[in-house]
Amino acid sequence: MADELEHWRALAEREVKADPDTLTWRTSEGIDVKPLYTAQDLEGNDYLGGLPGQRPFLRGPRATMYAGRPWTIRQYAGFSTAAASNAFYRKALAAGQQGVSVAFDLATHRGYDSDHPRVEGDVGKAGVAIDSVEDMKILFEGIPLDKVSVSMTMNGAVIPILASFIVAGEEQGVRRAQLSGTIQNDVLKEFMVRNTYIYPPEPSMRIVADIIEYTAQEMPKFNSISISGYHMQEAGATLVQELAFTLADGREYVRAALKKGLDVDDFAGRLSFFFAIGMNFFMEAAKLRAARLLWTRIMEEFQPKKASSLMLRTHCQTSGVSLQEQDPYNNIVRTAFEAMSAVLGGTQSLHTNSFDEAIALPTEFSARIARNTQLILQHETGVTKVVDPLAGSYYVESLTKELADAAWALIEEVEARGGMTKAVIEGLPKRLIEEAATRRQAAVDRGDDVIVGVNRYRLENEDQIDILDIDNKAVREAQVKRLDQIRRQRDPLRAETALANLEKIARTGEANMLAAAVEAARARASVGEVSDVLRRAFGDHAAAPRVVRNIYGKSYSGEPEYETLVARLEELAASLGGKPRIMVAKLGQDGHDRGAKVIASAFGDVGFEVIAGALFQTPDEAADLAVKSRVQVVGMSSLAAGHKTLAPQLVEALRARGASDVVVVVGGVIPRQDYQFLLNHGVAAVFGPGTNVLDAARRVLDLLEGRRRNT
Ligand code: MLC
Ligand code: 5AD
Repeated sequence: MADELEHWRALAEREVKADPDTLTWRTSEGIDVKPLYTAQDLEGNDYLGGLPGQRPFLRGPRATMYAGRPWTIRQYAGFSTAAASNAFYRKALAAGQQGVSVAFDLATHRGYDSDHPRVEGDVGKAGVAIDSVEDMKILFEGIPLDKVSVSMTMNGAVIPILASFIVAGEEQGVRRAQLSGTIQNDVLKEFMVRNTYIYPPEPSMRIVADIIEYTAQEMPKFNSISISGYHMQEAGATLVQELAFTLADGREYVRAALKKGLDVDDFAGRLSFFFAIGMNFFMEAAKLRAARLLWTRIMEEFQPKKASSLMLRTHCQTSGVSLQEQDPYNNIVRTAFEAMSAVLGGTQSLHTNSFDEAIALPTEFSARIARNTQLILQHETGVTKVVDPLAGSYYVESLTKELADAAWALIEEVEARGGMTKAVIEGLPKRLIEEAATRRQAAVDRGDDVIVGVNRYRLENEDQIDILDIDNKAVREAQVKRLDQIRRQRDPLRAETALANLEKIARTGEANMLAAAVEAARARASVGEVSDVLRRAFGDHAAAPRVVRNIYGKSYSGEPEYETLVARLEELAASLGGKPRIMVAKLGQDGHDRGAKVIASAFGDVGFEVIAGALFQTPDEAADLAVKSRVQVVGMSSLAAGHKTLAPQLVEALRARGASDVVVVVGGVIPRQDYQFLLNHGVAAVFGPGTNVLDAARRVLDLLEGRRRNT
């Protein structure tokens, strides 16, 4: 073997006219991927040789995996009203989907009823608006909750939503013990990346533990949590970070449940996971194998008796950020590869994204293609027939070990700092993820990382595709009407008593908050009312925005186009008597801040003075801050479809404060169909998905210089 390998090196050197080591690819994880793996790479790899269904479950949680039962095709969806989403689910189930997965709108996520003034731009936009049990009943009408398992992605307002679901089941004739499904209930990653938290970390962890306790005792078929790395990868995390922080979160939840006095075997089998699957095909499959191995290692510390307590079961979703606005049919191909990788890694449940991901919510057409991608995998490719087909691959086994070892080191680092709640409060994981996101943006902008149709092979003319547009005004009116009706028809004393009892329990911790909320939901207390009671007990969480520095600029240092831009900014700064000031604003309940953070960081490096606005501002609050900070530019970042309501309001709010000279630009997930609307409403420039950040900075500079010349 050694001789053969020497011979291979000689051949390789002749082929590439360089040392074959130069072909090694250092991934963003810092893993060196060599051009060739051989049996030698397996020497000393002590993770090899296990069997599926047996610890440490590296090869899969079930003995027969898809040969016995394929993964669940579970497409995440929700938009507009409960009735519209219900119709969508029923059609999807009839067309081959196997489980339901509810996407709630951001108002619901953050515990506001649809009539709350803060959520005007958000109702029904990024998901379905649910204000009460009545909406929940409409959402599942005709869907038998004792047969179809339902995932609900809910973290902030998890208590009223799960309570309303339980009562909707009850009133559909399905006892809670028969309900099967999953509630996301993973609040730690909300503080790190997803941002739909409501309360501060510590009471939020109490909520998580109460839900684990209640489901363990009352809902044996229900998965109490979906511990998610998905959003970390979406926010820019490397696969090692995603793996490590997710499993470290899981360990923290186990500890929180044990602190309640639960026996580990009573709840561990119903903890579930959720990972993203991006474009690094083999590494993503290896990640799932490594995740199962490490979870078993973590759980063994708690000495469970049941094998199921050691077993990592996971949902996966193909990567949203890997999909592009440009040449969008390419996204079908990307998603198919990612789906295949998830399946080779052994996922239990899968969502495949739609090709219009970077532009809007799925249409019926794009959703059909996304679903069929999985049906074709299940029925036509033969991949379901053999368990863990990548096992024994020199490369994949090596990757599995490297990922597992690197993630374990990071898990231990978190542990040394006192665990994940503490690390999250101190901000370490968030910072590492934001640094990785900024590095990735620089690599794409520089063209080091190729994205077909975006920074290479770009089309000159793009055809517009049909997209889903939601009239959120109509949704809001319908919701407000139903809320009024509920408030008129319910027994006010019963609702008030239930809410007061919940508040007492939240303050004292003397009973289970979910159990109390179920009674409040029966009494027709709304999602907003239940959330407000908990707000009174716990307070609201407000995160201080921080911006990472010197990552974007460093990767460009010395490059002429970058230095030219820096020099232009210095010139402008000299004439202004200080750096030009830009405020990066997030309005409404849209907490997707990867883009805003990367822009803030890169603009800071090129020479802007950046003011990072807090999350969840109203247009008036943002305008106040802009005026107070004396900015010349406001850059509004929108990823949750609220731009047509919120951008004109921001322009108007600035005008009302005598600040109409402030340049307003908008960036994010903005369909081309909406550009003219925004420009007509006082927006100076729109930066859609796939914008090169240096181009955006140049454009903003042009606008500022133009304005300066005109005054
Ligand atoms: C499975 N089963 C088998 C088998 N394989 N039985 C015999 N032989 C086999 N080979 C059994 C299982 O034990 C189980 O029964 C039943 O079949 C269902 O299988 P499962 O593997 O548990 O699948 P499922 O029910 O789909 O559950 C998957 C899960 C769950 C455990 C990962 O948590 C889940 O569905 N998660 C989905 C989460 C989700 O959709 N999230 C969306 C997030 S979107 P039993 O009796 O043992 O249960 C998001 C975006 C955003 O977050 O930010 O907004
Ligand atoms: N319907 C369908 N998919 C959605 N996603 C988010 N909201 C919805 C929705 N309402 C998907 C997108 C996004 C990821 C977080 O979930 O793919 O990137």
